[in-house]
Amino acid sequence: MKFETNGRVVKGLGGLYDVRYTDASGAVRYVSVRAKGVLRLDDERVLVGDLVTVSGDDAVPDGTVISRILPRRCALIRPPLSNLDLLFVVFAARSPSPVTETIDKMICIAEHNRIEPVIVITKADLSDEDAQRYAAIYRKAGFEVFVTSHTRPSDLDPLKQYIQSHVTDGRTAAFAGASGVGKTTLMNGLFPSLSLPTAHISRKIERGRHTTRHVELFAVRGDDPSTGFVADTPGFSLLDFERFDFLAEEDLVATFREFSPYVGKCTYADCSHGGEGADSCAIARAAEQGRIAPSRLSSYRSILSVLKHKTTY
Ligand SMILES: Nc1nc2c(ncn2[C@@H]2O[C@H](COP(=O)(O)OP(=O)(O)OP(=O)(O)O)[C@@H](O)[C@H]2O)c(=O)[nH]1
Ligand SMILES: [Mg+2]
Ligand SMILES: [Zn+2]
Repeated sequence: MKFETNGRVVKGLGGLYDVRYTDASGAVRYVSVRAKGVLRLDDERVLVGDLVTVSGDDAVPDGTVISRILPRRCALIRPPLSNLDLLFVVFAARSPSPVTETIDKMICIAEHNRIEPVIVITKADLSDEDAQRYAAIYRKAGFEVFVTSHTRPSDLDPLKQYIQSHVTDGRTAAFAGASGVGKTTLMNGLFPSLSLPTAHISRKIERGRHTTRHVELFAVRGDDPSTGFVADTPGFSLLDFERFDFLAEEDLVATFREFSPYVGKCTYADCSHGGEGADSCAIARAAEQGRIAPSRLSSYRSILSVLKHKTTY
């Protein structure tokens, strides 16, 4: 039978994609298909999260393929996902210790792609004090922050409610962060029926093994057509973030949302808020007065120097 429908790619493994679509009777269905030749090339590759057209003839073996990718709202390289609305930036209060610069880079990438960053701090059981200290930094910067621990399941209730109310109607969210911070554990706590496998931290090196190897979207409300989707993603190691040169230098400041009240208020119109002192730079002054967290300004400066370096070769 000839077949054509639009759907969403929820999984991609070994060139085979699972596409979720609604059939003529309104029922949710899944089909497992390959992409047509041109959509297998690197710069045209299908991403999880894509809205696609599946067409062909289901009477012919392998006759049904993804024939078209509908325009993307945004696409990320890491995690490899498109059309994200929310990015849960996950880090542990301890073990592994958070690296604020990495966290701020993730936030910057999300902001630049118009994806709402939401902060999730895990392993609060290992240090409530550290968890609250980081929570304060990101709340002050204007983000929604959730503090969790897998030892205290009720801690997850506010995050569950947030997902129920924000991740609806095809909206898509992903959990991203360094390996071993507890992203998969969190997904299992939020959606117990998933039972995803998690890593066990080696006591000797205190680092998680990479367990999650692929990106997959899960429907928050099962077969309800108005569901939203959440994705677990493979953790990255810090080195993965070394290349950070896609952003124009002048676009950086807008990705640090709490800087905005001070932009345009520096003594010199061309202030880059890089190394300028509090006497001339309004952002440096705000940091000195405790209105901007020092770690956020230092992340900004460090990313800025990477971007400046980029333009010199
Ligand atoms: N103490 C404590 N340990 C946790 C918590 N959440 C997760 N862990 C442990 O941290 C380790 C890593 O958890 P995972 O959920 O596999 O981490 P992940 O972020 O999915 O890691 P990757 O898939 O490699 O990216 C496991 O041993 C978990 O049991 C928590 O809230 N508290
Ligand atoms: Mg995982
Ligand atoms: Zn300035």
